[in-house]
Amino acid sequence: MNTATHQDAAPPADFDISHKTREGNPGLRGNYSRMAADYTVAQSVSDYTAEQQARWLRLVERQMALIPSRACKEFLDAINGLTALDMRRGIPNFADVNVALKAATNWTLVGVPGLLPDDVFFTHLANRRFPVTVWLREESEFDYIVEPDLFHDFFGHVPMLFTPIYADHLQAYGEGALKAKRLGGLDWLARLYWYTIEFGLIRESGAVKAYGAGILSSPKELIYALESSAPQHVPFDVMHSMRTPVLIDDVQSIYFILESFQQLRDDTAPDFTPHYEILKQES
Ligand code: HBI
Ligand code: FE
Repeated sequence: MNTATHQDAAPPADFDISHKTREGNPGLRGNYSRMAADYTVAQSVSDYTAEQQARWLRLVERQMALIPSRACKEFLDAINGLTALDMRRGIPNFADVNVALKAATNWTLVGVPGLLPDDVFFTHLANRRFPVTVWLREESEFDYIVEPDLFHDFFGHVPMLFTPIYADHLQAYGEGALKAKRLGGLDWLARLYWYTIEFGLIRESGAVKAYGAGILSSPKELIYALESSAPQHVPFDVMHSMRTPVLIDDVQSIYFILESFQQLRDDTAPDFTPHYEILKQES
């Protein structure tokens, strides 16, 4: 592979959110004072205010209007076929959703105060627990928010967890990330997550659709990723994604397109130890 075109092969500092975790930043939003050892918190649906419920509905309505022609089939099937995912009924109660989710793929949602340290986040994924932030963005953040909030985590991530092959992949990713951490490869594996789980596109009967949560939960990026000719659209490739720095506070300049979720599963099945060795050599 010609690596000369990849200017930035150095271990990336671009996706280090450690400064945003509780240890690094006591000012991190979200209430970390009442969490359990695994950083989970109880979700108390009755605690959301009428204003928050109304804002949630507006976020849901805006996004629901955009997704029919743009989200992948798996996402639409989940969101349209399951009462537990009818987000127009109000802020979802995780306990109710968990009954349906457990039956579908044996995953469980857990409430969290916000961003988690890497190892805590990955340990949840490796155990088929998906951390969902319990707080909702403020009105001033209606159009754009950098940190994950309840709307991003729930609307963007949860419907995809009902697809078995995707759900299995995400558990394997959690295991792979814990291993990558030991091998010094986490910065690269985090880019793979970014370009798939967060900003991934997939080809479906010839048309390109979104499955990444960062795209599906953002009106601006959903249209930009699929309809603008500005960003690059390239076939999904593990090494290419690992060599590509991410933009955390703007729309992406490149999107990777899967041919199927089976491809995601197959291409990420190998042991990445040799990949990390190559990437270390390049840096
Ligand atoms: N914590 N709550 C939460 N949500 C995330 O998406 C998240 C996190 N901690 C770490 C993290 N993501 C990243 O390290 C991975 O996405 C690579
Ligand atoms: Fe996310």
